[in-house]
Amino acid sequence: MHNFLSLADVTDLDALIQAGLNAKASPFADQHLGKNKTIGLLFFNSSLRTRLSTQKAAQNLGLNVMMMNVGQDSWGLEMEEGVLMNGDKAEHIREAAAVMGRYCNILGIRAFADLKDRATDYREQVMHQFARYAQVPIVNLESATRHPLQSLADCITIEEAKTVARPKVVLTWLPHFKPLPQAVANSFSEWMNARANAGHVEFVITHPEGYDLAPEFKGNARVTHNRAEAFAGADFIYGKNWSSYTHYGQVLTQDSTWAVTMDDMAETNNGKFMHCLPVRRNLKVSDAVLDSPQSLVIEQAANREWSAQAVLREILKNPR
Ligand code: AN0
Ligand code: CP
Repeated sequence: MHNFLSLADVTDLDALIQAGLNAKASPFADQHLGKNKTIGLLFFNSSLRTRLSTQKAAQNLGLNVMMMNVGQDSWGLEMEEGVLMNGDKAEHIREAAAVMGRYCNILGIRAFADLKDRATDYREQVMHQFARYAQVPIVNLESATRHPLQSLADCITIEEAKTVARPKVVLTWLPHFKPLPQAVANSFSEWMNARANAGHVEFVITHPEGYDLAPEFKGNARVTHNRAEAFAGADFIYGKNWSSYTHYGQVLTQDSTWAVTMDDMAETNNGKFMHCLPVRRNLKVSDAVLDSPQSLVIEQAANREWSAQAVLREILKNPR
C-alpha cells in the first residue's frame, strides 16, 4: 500500500482486518518497522480519537510523530493552481506539501468538507494536492467525502462482536441541528458494501426522504425510509447524522423520532449500537442506549488504534 485515501487502496480487506486484530493482540510486534522514520499528522479540523489513536499506533510501530493544526499553527494554505495569492492564504500547497514531505516519511491529513459546494467537496482537492506534491504516502484522517480509518475500525469491531455468521448491519440517520459531512456515512456504506459483496454481512441503510447518499457510496445497499423495518432483527445499529447530499449541505429535518432509544433497540436481535463519536447525548441517541451493555462505542473508538496501526504497518512494509 502506498496511499490510504479510500477502500480502493486496500488490496485484501480480510487481511487488513486481521492485521488490526493482530496489532491489538500484540501491539509492539512491529516496532522495528518505523524506527528512525517520521509521520506528520496535519489537522485542518478538530479531533480527539483520530489524533490520539493515530499517534499511539505510530508510536507502537516505532515511528516518530509530529503534529500540526494547519492554518492555526502554520500558514493558511492555498489549494488552487495558478491563482494570484493576494487573499488570506500565505503559502501554496505546492511548497507546503513538498517541504513537509522532506521532513516526514508519511503524512496523515484531516480536512473536512466545507459543505458549501458539492462539486468542490467531492473533488477531494486537499487529499489529491497533498498526494501530488508531498512525494510520500498520504493517509486520510477524514477527508471531504470519506473516513476510511473509521470504517476499518468499524469492520474490526463488527468482526469481534458479531454473534451470527452474517449479521444484519443497519446504517441509520440520526437527527442534528447542524449540518455535518457525509464522510463517515459514505465510507461506512462503501466498506459495508464490500463486506456484503463478500458475503460477510447484510447491509441496510435507513434515512428520511432527501438524505440519499451519493450513488457511488450507496452502491448496492438496500435503502428504506421505513425505519422500523430496518431495525427489525438487526444485529448492529450504526447511527450517524449527515447533511443532505441532494440539497447539498442542508438540514432538511430534525425529526427527533429518528434518535435511537431503548425502545428502538428492543426491536433488534439484541443488537449492538455503534457510533464513530463524538455524539451528542439525548439529541441523537439516549443516555440509556449509550450506557447499556448493547453500546459498542467505546470499544469501537478503542479499535481506532488498531485500524491505524494496520494501515501504517502496511505502508511501512511496502515502500514504493
Ligand atoms: C464529524 C463528522 O460528522 O464528519 C467528525 C466525525 C468523526 N463530526 C462532527 O463534526 C460532530
Ligand atoms: N471518530 C473520530 O474520527 O473522532 P475524532 O473526530 O475525535 O477524531
